[in-house]
This record gives sequence, C-alpha cells and structure tokens, in this order.
Amino acid sequence: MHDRRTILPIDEKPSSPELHIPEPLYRPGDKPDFSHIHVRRSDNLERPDVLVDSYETERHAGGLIRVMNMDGDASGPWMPDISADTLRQGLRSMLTVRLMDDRMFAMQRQGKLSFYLKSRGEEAISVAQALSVRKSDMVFPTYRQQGILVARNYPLKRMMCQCLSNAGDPALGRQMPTMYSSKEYGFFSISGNLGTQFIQAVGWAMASAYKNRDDLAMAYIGDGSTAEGDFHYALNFASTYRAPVILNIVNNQWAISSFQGIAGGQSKTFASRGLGYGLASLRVDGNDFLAVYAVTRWAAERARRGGGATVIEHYTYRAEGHSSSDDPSKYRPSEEANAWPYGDPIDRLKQHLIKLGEWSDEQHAELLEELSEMVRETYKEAEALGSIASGTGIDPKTMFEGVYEHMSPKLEEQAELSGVGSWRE
Ligand SMILES: Cc1ncc(C[n+]2csc(CCOP(=O)(O)OP(=O)(O)O)c2C)c(N)n1
Ligand SMILES: [Mg+2]
Repeated sequence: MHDRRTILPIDEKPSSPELHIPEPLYRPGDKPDFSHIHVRRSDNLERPDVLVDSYETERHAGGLIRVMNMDGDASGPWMPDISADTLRQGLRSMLTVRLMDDRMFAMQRQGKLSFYLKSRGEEAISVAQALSVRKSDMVFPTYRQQGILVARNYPLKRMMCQCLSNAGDPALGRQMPTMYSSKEYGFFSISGNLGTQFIQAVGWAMASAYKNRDDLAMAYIGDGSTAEGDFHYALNFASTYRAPVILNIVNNQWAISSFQGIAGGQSKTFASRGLGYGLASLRVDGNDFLAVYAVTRWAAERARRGGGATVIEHYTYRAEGHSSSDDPSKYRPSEEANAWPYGDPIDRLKQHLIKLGEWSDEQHAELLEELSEMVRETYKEAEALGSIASGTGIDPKTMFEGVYEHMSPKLEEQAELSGVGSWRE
C-alpha cells in the first residue's frame, strides 16, 4: 500500500537467506540523486472525517500529504483555513530559530557553550505544530523542537542563557544546553534519554482524559528512536486507553550517523507502524508548513472529540550535522541536503506568501535584517550574564540543591569534599 518511491529502494535481490545490513544510498564522495523520489503535488489523499476508523488512514500512512507544490502554490483537500497573518508569524518564528541556531552554533565553536543542536530544515514542523494546538496542550519534545518555544514566545534570552549555563539559566546549569523545560509554556523537560517523551506524553494524555479535560499531549520522537521499546509501549497504551495525544515521528533520514533504514525505514513507512496498533496514521511532507499545520489540526480535533491518538510521520531531512559534536562529512555527501527533493521549509513558505501577494523579497530581506539584529543583541545580553568561557556566575552549591528534600549522607559528604559548604546539622 505504501509508496515505494518515497522510501529508499532495496537494490539487491537475494536468492537465499542472508543477513541484510541496510546501507544508505550515498556515502561521502558520491553524487546524491533522489530522482527515485517522485515529487507530486499530492497523492490525492482525501481529508477524511476526523473520527474515521484507523484503517481508513492506510493510504495516508503510506503516501504523503502535501498542500504546497514546489512553486509555492497551495491547494487540495488538506488546504487549511489559515490567515496570512498566521503564516507571516510562522515565517518569523522559523527565521528566528534558524538565526538563533546559527548564532549559538558559532558561539559553541568559540567555546562559550559546551554543546549545541540545530534544527535546520525541520523548522516548519515545530513552528506549524505550535501554532495549530492550544497553549494549554502539553508538548513532550525532543531536542530539535526549539521552534515550539520560539513560536510560543518564550524569551529567547532565557533559552540562550540556558545554553550558556549562566546565571540567567532557569535550570542553573544542571541541564545540557538545548534541553529546555518550562511548565508555564507547556514544554515538558527534554530528556537526553531518547524515547522517554513518548511514554510520558501518553501517560499525561491518559490523565487529561481521566480528568475529563480536553487538553491534549503532543509528543516527538526521531526516526532512529522509533527502534526503541518505548515507542511501541507508547503506541500500545495510546491505543488501548484512547489517549488524546499526537504522536509525531520526525523522520529526518538520519540518527547521528545511522540512516533511517537502520530503524526499519527501508521496508515500511514509519507512519504505517501506527496502523498495527489501531491508530490513525498520517504521513506528511514535513517541509510543507501548510500540510504540517493541516494534519496537526486534524489530529488535534480527533483527540479532542474522543477519537484518540494519531501517529504523524513528518518526512523531512536533517540539513546539518546531528550536533556540534558531529561531523557529517564522515558519513554522507555534503550536497545531500541541497539535493533533497522537498526543498527548504522557509523558502517554501516565503514563496507561498509571495504567490498570495502577502509578502515580497524586500519585506523578507527587511525581516531578516531585523531578526539578525535582534538575535545578535539578545545574545550579547545573555552572554553578559556569563558563559563557560568567562565564568557562569552560578554558585557551585546549587549543584547539590533542588533535587532532594533531604540530602543523602553520600551527597552531603560529596558537597563537603568539593568545598562548596556543609548541609549537616
Ligand atoms: C536511550 C538513548 N540511546 C542512545 C542515545 C545517543 N543518541 C543521542 S541522539 C541519537 C540519535 C537519534 O536519532 P533520531 O531518533 O533519528 O533523532 P534526530 O537526532 O535525528 O532528531 C542517539 C543515538 C541517547 N541519547 N539515548
Ligand atoms: Mg533522525
């Protein structure tokens, strides 16, 4: 049922049992060619009633829901009802994320922060989804959805301070950079342990339903992390208890240096996994802002009307290295991101707005300048509060506080030995 053209083809035709080790199509030095991925306007996938039986979404799980073509024209059954103002707001948030990512990555290279993770190429997913659910809905993100905080107007300076592990960091340097957390903004603490957020989100959604609330949870997982047990436990519980949760799989083709085939992506789409658990499952062009917005609205309405969870696979491409600790030139051709047939999400939304007569190249250039200046100035203010290069300004004593009501004797001993003080009576 699924569209093989959008999955990496299996070239070899085995004649006897042999261990299949999936290999990406291209390695450094190869010329990437994705012409086997046939980019159509859409797969003529209808927009079913939100309370449709899950098996009615089989074609949606195997195909690809799209609204915009590569020239920025938008049409079809999934065309969302969205104002030009909201689209411009989305564009602004996506650009802010990209500029902030570039700035923070550069500062990591200068030794001001220990680590950074960019989301280049994936900004439409976090931003469009943040705009398509309510602020009271709880998000359980991975480290690549900084766009949700930006779209929810979380202070950029606070994000930067967390990355700098300085006195303005709400986590007081206890978390890794980019692992944000904010109850007020409905942004559950990011966990470095992959996969955990899926089960946490389902549990939160079950509690929401138990209390007869119509708040939903929105969870994220990467293609690679779907190979973990947590992914499957979460789908099973979500299905059994009809939890109001949106289960997003961000298939950006890579899990650090492992390509998505290693997580089983060569034989079946990631969205199709939801069908086996009786969950509505949709696969969407993750670089198409309008399509991401539309499928999320559909899934949110389904959840709020008692239809339970939806699995959404966002088909996209991680346009840069995994993190500041990664060197992608070791395992994939450097031109691969440019060869990706679904383009860049920011360019595509910009093009669409221009086609609508709601934007221009001049306005875009002005916005870029305004946001670059804002990011630069905000960073300066953040760095003035300290960094790992100049001193974080955080009292080392805080390392031992805020976790346990009563410190264990072992911790007390460690605190004393490290010279930060004594908690003993
Ligand atoms: C349980 C666990 N296993 C392994 C890791 C190391 N690790 C961190 S990120 C990553 C790759 C994840 O890839 P994917 O799920 O596709 O997400 P992406 O980074 O592409 O968004 C790995 C293996 C980890 N943090 N936690
Ligand atoms: Mg990935």
